Amino acid sequence: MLDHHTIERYELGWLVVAVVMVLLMFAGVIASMITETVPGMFGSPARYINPTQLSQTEFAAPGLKVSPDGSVNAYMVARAFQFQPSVLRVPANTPVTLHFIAADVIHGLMLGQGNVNAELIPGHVATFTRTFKSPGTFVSQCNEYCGSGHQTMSFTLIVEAPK
Ligand SMILES: [Cu+2]
Repeated sequence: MLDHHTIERYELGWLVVAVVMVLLMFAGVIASMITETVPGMFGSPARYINPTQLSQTEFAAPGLKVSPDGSVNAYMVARAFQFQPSVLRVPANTPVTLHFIAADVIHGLMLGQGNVNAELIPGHVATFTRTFKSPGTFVSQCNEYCGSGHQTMSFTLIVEAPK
């Protein structure tokens, strides 16, 4: 039989182990929040636009924009229950920077091509730069329940081979 004092020492020892584990987990969570080790979860860099004022931004006319310097940007607006534009054509083997924003409620987006997965929070711009290698047609569905028409909310990505 163990005496009282020995048992108390064991209890104290295990209590210290548990407290150290909790502190390590806490430090890990804080460290991952600071370093954003969850890659591209909210896109980067973080940018906020008042969703009622999209008409004064590049999101006023969503779609693909090719700049004079050759850089390709795509602006997509998610609103109940559609993505604008509903069909996005991008060139293959060219870096494309995709900018997504939700105009009303939280929507979600997953693009299997390019490993893009974003929660679209109203006003928060989610930005991803991807190079789509294989031409094809890919349908992307809103993956965060947003209301009665959620299941019809999708858009089509068409990756076009260079002509
Ligand atoms: Cu939605």
